[in-house]
Amino acid sequence: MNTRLHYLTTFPGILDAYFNYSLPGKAVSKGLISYQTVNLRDYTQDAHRTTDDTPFGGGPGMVMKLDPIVQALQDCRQPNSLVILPTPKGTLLTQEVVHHISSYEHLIFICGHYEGVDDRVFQYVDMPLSIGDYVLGGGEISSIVITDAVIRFVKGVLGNQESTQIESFEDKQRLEHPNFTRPATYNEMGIPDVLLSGHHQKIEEWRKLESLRWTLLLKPELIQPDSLSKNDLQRLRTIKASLNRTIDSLLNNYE
Ligand code: 6GU
Repeated sequence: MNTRLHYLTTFPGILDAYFNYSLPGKAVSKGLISYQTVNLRDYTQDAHRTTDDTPFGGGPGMVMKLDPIVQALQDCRQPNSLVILPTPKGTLLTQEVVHHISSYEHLIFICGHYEGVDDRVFQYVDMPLSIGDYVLGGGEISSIVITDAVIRFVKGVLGNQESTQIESFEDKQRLEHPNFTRPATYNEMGIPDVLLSGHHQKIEEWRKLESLRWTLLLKPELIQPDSLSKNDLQRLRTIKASLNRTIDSLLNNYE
C-alpha cells in the first residue's frame, strides 16, 4: 500500500527539504510513499493572500484564518483520510499512536503558525497530536517528526533487518542494545569483547541482556511485569548480580 501524505502549509519548502534526503527521499523515489504540499496562500481570496489575522478580543500575535484551511481540506480530503493537527493541545505521540496512524492510506497534516489556528479548526480535525510539552513556532517541524516516525512502518521503507527491530520494540517494549563501529579502540575506549568474538549466539544473548539492562536503568516503566520470559528472568538475575557487585565494591571503600 502506497501511503499518501498531504501538508497544508504556508512554508512548503520545509517539507520539500525533508522529503529530499535519506530514508524519506528513498521512500518517495521508490514510490512507497507520496507527498504533496498544499500552499494555504492558494486558498486565499484577497490581493495580499493573507492566511492570518489579529485575534478577537485583542492581544499580541496573529491567528491563522479558518477559511483557507477548510477550502484546502475540501480539495484533498477523502473518505479514508485522517486529518491530523499538530498542536501542544493534542494527545501525546507515542509509538503506539504512530503504529495506529500508519494504518491509514492517506494522512493530511494541518501546519499552523503564529499564535495558533482559529479554534474552530478542531471541528475539521480527526486527531490533534502533540509531540511533547513545549511550544514550537510552527506545525511543519512537528508534522515532520510525526511523519518520520510513521513512514518507518510503511512496507518496504526499512530493510528486512531494521523491520525486525521495529517489531522488537513494539512487542517487548525495550530500548535498543548499544551499538559500536570501527575503530574498536577510540581514545582508549574499547568495546565489549563478545562483539569481536564472531560467536553469533553469544552476541545475540549479550544484546538481549543489554537491551533489558538499559531499559531497566533508563525506562523501567516500559517493562510490563507479566511480559517477562523465563530467559528474561534469568537475565534480570544476571543484571542484579552485576549491580550488586558494583555497589558492594563502592561501599567497601567506606566500610
Ligand atoms: Cl505537535 N506542534 C507545535 N506547533 N508545537 C508543539 C507540538 C506540536 N507539540 C508540542 N509543541
